[in-house]
Amino acid sequence: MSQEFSKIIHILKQKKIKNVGIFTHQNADPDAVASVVSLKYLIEHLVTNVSVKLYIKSSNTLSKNLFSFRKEQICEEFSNQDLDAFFLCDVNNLKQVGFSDLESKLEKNLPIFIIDHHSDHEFTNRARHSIILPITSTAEIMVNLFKELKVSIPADIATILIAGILFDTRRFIHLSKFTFSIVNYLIDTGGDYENALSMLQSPLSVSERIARLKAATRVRIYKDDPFIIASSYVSTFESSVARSLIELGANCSIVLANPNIDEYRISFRCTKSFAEKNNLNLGDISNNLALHLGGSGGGHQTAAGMNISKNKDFPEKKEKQLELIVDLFLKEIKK
Ligand SMILES: [Mn+2]
Repeated sequence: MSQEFSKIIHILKQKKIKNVGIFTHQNADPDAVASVVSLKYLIEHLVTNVSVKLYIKSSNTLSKNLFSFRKEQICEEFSNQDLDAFFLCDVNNLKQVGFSDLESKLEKNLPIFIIDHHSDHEFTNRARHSIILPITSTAEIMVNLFKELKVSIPADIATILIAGILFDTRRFIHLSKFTFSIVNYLIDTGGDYENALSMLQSPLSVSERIARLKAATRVRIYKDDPFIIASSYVSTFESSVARSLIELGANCSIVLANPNIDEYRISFRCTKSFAEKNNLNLGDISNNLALHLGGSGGGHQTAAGMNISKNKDFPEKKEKQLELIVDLFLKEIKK
């Protein structure tokens, strides 16, 4: 893994690259934040005279706790074209980065590097080098890079990396082979476990709770013996709503959000046993559905998202839109 990263560093040095941009997915979660912050530190540590900028379209509430602990300058807009290289981190395609027309704003031959743990996407073929491992968090990939390259991790970065791992493993419900030893290592290097935990504790906002409750009144239930699939719609907070439907008892949930007139976001969640028994990966399914509906999608085995923009084939009414998506979803899982 670090060999691949050393090749990246070699390119940055050899081409005397001055301006590096690191991008992650929109609505960046703690794993995304911990990964980009640690990647920036690692590049600056290994390459002299380089300027590394973090481009993050939007961050979730918990991520803001990480940023108030470790201050970083964030670019929420992307307009200039003066990058010499760019990284995708905790994301593996341009659409999920969320900046409009990013593709056209990037110079053609710009070296692209990807460090990620999501299920594969065709865009990864465009990368000059990529480190993509199907493990529980990108933060764990980052820690391994530091370890293998023998670069010590500053205590504050170790703390946010713990927060990133806690978030993506859902506090150790999902685990990779080395998750515990990696967290142990982070604590040994000065990471503060309690502080990391407290960064992830944020009471739900009133609007998030209202979204969950409204969604609950609009739930449609599909029985696919022995499983229960629940669908609903909201204007926003779709991933929180999708999680809450699983907590209510669904094996799988599909939630449509329509934050503005021509944008649709769909969140998918399922239990581990639903994914295993149906031999499916929600990340692949949402990618396939997005190709079908004209959008972008991706994620993991039990959690995924999809963005589509309004098109003429998409029904007008929310209920119909949702029915169409559920229909395609059910066909996809029966494949
Ligand atoms: Mn992640």
